[in-house]
Amino acid sequence: MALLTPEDLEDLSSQFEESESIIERVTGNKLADICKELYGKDMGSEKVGIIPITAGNGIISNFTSSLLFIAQRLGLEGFITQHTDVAGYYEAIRDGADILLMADDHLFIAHNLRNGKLVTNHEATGIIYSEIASRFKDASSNEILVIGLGRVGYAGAKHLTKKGFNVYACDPNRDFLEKAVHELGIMEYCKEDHKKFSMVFEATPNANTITEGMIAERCLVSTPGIPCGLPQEVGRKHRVDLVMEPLLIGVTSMLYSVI
Ligand code: 2YG
Ligand code: MG
Repeated sequence: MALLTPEDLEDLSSQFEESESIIERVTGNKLADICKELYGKDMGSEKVGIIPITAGNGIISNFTSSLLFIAQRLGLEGFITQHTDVAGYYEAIRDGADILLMADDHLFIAHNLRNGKLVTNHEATGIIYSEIASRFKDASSNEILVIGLGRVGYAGAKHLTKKGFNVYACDPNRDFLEKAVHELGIMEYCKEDHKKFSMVFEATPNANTITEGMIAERCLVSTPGIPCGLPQEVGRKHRVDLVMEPLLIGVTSMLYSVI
């Protein structure tokens, strides 16, 4: 799984604010309102404990400070524990955290100690980015393209099929594709069909996965993927709207899903 770098998290607040304004322009809804509708509840007065984890590749500078930024921006009280790992876990609970946020190289989770709810970043990210794509105001049909059927892509494809969208998908990994076709009933996207989409949810760790042949006159690309799947020249030439942000849209979805 692609690990974030400190560079990815530079100017995160302005990246996030810019994404929020694009989301509102292309869907007509604010990100927070989309999450309230998606998860059916609003933020309360939960206290968020953020625990730095040194396992694997270790601490990513400004990762936990970014999480604190988004918790406070959502109006929640938050703190980063002085200690890391288990000592940090103990400290967070001792100091009254209701929700714990922590990530190693394999999983990034939110755990609500009050109601027992537990969510992973890849599920919450897949759900919110596919939801944003599905709300494109200028969509020309209810057909939507999912590129990448790994953990994030699969979670989004599942969410979209549940919402009744006609989901087409592609992934170079045949096993991933057959699993999603079999379990979710989605359709394989074949470029020979020359089908064009006004809504694209891209969830790959690769660049330039989107080609001109895929996109309709008006198109929204929603992607948490780093590097960006939309080639700049294609985006400019076809005036594609792009919702792309490395962390905080997914974390917003995580926090709303466990309250
Ligand atoms: O506590 C720390 O600083 C580190 N243990 C955090 C490690 C996070 C590793 N995971 C990732 O970089 C991404 N999977 C996070 C989610 C990115 C979503 N676009
Ligand atoms: Mg990508």
